[in-house]
Amino acid sequence: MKLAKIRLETGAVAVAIVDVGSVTPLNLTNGVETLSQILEADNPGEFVDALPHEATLPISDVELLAPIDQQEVWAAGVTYKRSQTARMEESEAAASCYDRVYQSDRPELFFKATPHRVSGNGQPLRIRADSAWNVPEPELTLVMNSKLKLVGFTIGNDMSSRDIEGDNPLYLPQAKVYDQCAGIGPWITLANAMPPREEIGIYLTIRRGGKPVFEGQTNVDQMARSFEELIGWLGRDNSFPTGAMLMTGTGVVPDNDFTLQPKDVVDIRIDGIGTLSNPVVQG
Ligand code: DO4
Ligand code: MG
Repeated sequence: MKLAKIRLETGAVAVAIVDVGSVTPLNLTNGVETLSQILEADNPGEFVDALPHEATLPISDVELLAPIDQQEVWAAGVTYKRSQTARMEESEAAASCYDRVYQSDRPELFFKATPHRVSGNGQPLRIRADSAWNVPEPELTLVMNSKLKLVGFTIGNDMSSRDIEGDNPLYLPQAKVYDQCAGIGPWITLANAMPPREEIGIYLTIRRGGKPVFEGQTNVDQMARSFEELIGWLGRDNSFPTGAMLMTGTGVVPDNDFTLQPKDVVDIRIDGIGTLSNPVVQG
């Protein structure tokens, strides 16, 4: 089952089941009002099945919102060999940091976004005004409830300013966290509806003036860490009363001469979920 957060033509916000080309809004009752509250159920799919459903609508009649409520968004870094190589190239002074973190037990985990910095499908993502080298990072994103149970998956775009992070690793929060820095969506696929890990491909296309200027892909089986390992480290002395999302790192990095431009469109497709598409704007 896929669950989306939508805005209806009336302006009302609802949670809906997504099917091919259609959405079925849910009639939320009994104190459960949000998508993240549904994800707290022992079995979110069964919980949704038992709710009253509204009439099914064409998906083109609604606006898809980022499928997030109050959750913090975190991210893992250097979980794919491709990311380790790219980081070492961009950061001459600190190359060994990235080599060591790829091999260490403790992963790189960083705070990525609060919900107001997140863009849903179709909403803009930003190039920082003070950066000249920017890329999208297509990342399978884990959706956890407040007990850090892995309840679903969505698509994340960990927008990154490579010149800022490459200049000094201590600048990482500025390279990663700013307004419109994170794409999340278009919806959440519940965990029991995802393909096995080795069958999850991640595909990135960047279009400029309608034509592809970069295409790349990877597979989640290239990731050096398990989902359970990343969640375990995230939860060490760290609580998430409304749940959390965790981007799991990028395995696709464009060549070093590539930078995003305003009006580019970034499409990230992940098997079992769908496609997250965002236009790029200049800060
Ligand atoms: O170490 C810097 C961040 C790396 C990252 O975001 C990634 O590998 O996806
Ligand atoms: Mg990343």
